[in-house]
Formats: sequence, C-alpha cells, structure tokens
Amino acid sequence: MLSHLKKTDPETTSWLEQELARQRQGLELIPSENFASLAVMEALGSVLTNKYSEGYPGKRYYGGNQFIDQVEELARGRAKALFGVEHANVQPYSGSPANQAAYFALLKPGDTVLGMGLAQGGHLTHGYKLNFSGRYYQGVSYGVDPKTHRLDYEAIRKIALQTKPKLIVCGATAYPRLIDFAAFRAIADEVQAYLLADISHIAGLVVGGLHPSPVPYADVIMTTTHKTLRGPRGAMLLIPRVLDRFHDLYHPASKRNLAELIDAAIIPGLQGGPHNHQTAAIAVCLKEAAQPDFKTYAQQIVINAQALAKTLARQNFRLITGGTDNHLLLIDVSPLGLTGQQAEATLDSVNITVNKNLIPYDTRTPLDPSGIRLGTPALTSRGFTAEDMIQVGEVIGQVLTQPGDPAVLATAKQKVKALTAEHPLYPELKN
Ligand code: DSN
Repeated sequence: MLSHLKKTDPETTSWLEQELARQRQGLELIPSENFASLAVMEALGSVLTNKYSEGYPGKRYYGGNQFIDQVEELARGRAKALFGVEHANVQPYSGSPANQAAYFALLKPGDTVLGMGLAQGGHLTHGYKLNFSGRYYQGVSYGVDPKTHRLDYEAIRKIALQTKPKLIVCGATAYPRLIDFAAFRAIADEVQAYLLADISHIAGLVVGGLHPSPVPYADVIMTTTHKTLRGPRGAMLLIPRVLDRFHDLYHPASKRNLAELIDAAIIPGLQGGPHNHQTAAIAVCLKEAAQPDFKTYAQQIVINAQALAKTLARQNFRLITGGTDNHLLLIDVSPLGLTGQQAEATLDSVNITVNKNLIPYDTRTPLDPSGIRLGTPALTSRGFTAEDMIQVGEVIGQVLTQPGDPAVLATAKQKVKALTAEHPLYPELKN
C-alpha cells in the first residue's frame, strides 16, 4: 500500500508503519477514536485532494468540478437520508470549525451561549473561556449534578432563565449517559434560544437507534465523522428543518433560511476550498453506516461498554454515574492512589491506550486530572465481543491495582498480545 511513499520518503514511511503496528498491537480504548475502513481510506488518499472547489455543487468559483459536484451531492444526499434531515453541509474541515460555523451563522459577537462546561464533560467549543466560543461570545456553562453526576435539566433551565442565552449547546465528550434532547428543546423554547446538538461522540449510536435522535428537537446538529460514525476525520452540519423558528426574532432583515445561513457561514464565512478527498471519504462512510450491519455494530459498542463497566465495577472501580448507557466510561482513579496521568501511562506501558480526563468537580488539573476515559468503538470495529471486554476489564483491573509490579505488567502485556492477535486489524494490509 505504501510502495510509492517508501521510495520517495522512507523516513515518513517508517513512522506510518510503526503507527500501524502500534494500532494493531494495542487495545485502543480512547472513546473518540475508531478504525476507518480501507474503502474510506482509499477515498481519502485519492486524486480528489488535487482539486479546488470553493462554493457548492452547481455554484463553484473554479472550473472542472463536474465530478466533484457529484461526489458532494452524493455525500449530502446520503447524510440527509441517514439522519432524516432537510439539509446537510459536508464541508466543515472538522468538529471545531463546524461548531464555529454554527455560531457564525446564528449569533452576533457578544451573544450569550450556554453549553456544558469543559471540566464537566463538554467541549472547548461549547463556550470555554480560552476558546473562540468563550472569547467572542459570552460563554455560560451548565454541569452535572454534584451527587448523581447526571445532567439536571431543572438546574440547566434555571441557568438559562437567568442568563438568557441566544444559543444552547447540548452534547458532550465525557458523559456516559443518554442526553434528553426534548428537555433541552423545552428549555430553549422557554428562553427563545437556538438549540445546537453536538452529537460528535454518539452519531453512530443515533444512526443505529441506540441513542435518541436530536432531529425532532435541534435547530442545527453538528457531528464529526470519525468517531462512532467510523469515517474519515471531518464534520457535517445537519439542518432538520430549514425554516427557522426564531427567524423573525433574530434575522428579521434576512431572507435566508437556516440552510442558507449555515452554508454561507462555511463559505465565504470561514473556509476556503473544501477537502474533496475528505468529502468522498464521508460519502463512503455514510454508505457504510446505512447498511444493516452498522446497526449491529452500534449495538455491540454499547453491549461492550456495559460489559467493560460491569467488569470494572465488580473490581470496585469508581465509575462516574455508576455505569454507562453509551460507548464510554469515565473512571475516578484517585481511590487507587493514582492520578489520571499515572493510570494513562501505566496502561500505555502494556499497550492499552486510554486518555486521562477530568471527572466532574475534579480538584486536579486538566493535564493531571483524577480520571481516565475509556470507550469501545474501536475495539468493537476489530470484532471484540462482550466476553473479550470482560478480559480487557480484568487486565485493566490488574494493571491499575498493581501498577508497580513488573510481573503483573508483563502478564498484562502478554494478554494484550493474545487478545489483539485474536482480532487482527487491517489483515488485508501487508504492512
Ligand atoms: N477530541 C475529542 C474527544 O476526544 O472527545 C473531542 O473533540
């Protein structure tokens, strides 16, 4: 697969080969990561990277776009059909620029945005003070209940009534439970705010019917395409209904509907030429996600996450909210006498990849927090079953309860080797 690259640039090739070996030999448990199919990667590594296409199908600023138009139409049509929305923009380079475009379309600088706090499971772009969303807009945050660590919709409603946001962002990066989009809609309606649902983490579960869809409730939906959706890195902005319920209130002088506002925010607002190779890979990923076996995949992600959660709970691990409804687990490792950083590094030493993560009401810092975050989308793509996840949970338990014992670490490494050998990654690739 890398024969030309090898000739041109052995140095880069060597790092690529080592990364492939790392992915094959390790247990990938970062919940936002996945393994795209070879078909997706072929589209991504294609001649479409050579083409400039500012604009949209049929309305480009460059010639020679007759085939690119077809690719983008394919991706847009598949996105609309898969999610059941009236409009899709598949051009955002990734999730952060996509959220930026949603803000740019709906808000004026200085408007108030209410989103989930970063330290409580939200994202940088949900109003964090150092991010554009908290610097150019007035970022206000909600969190989870101090005792249950679940979203408390009455508490969120009170913050909304006090702060009168023009946009409410729902969605999370480290929340192991279902999100009640209807409850967010009711709050947004009460304060006349737009509702942006960031479903980047759970898009594949929404497609598979494992998580309620935000389509009946949100004004704009943003999702990345590389997490549970298992596509290339990228993002989409989906508009369930192009006729904007707050249009007369917030855009009285504009004749543009929501779809036009979003499209204009992407270009000319924020981006230049779309990454056509990425668009093609998104089209492929959307076709894969529309197949019946994707639903089975999504179901298995949740079954595996719950099997892992039960195995860890049995070993007295402190799971935030006590378990999971989705693809991820958040674990407080402080009762084990470890920091998140130490837990991440110890697991890394036996080829298990997780990420350190703040837990709600953490007293430590983001670079050395009290927790770790684990998820099952990537291992499920390799064919891991619930029985495998029980073994994974037992290895994690042994490593994190005896991190200083070289014999335990050596045994764990052997176990990881055996588990990964049972479920080869990209067996079609030689190296
Ligand atoms: N970096 C992503 C995650 O890991 O959840 C969010 O953008």
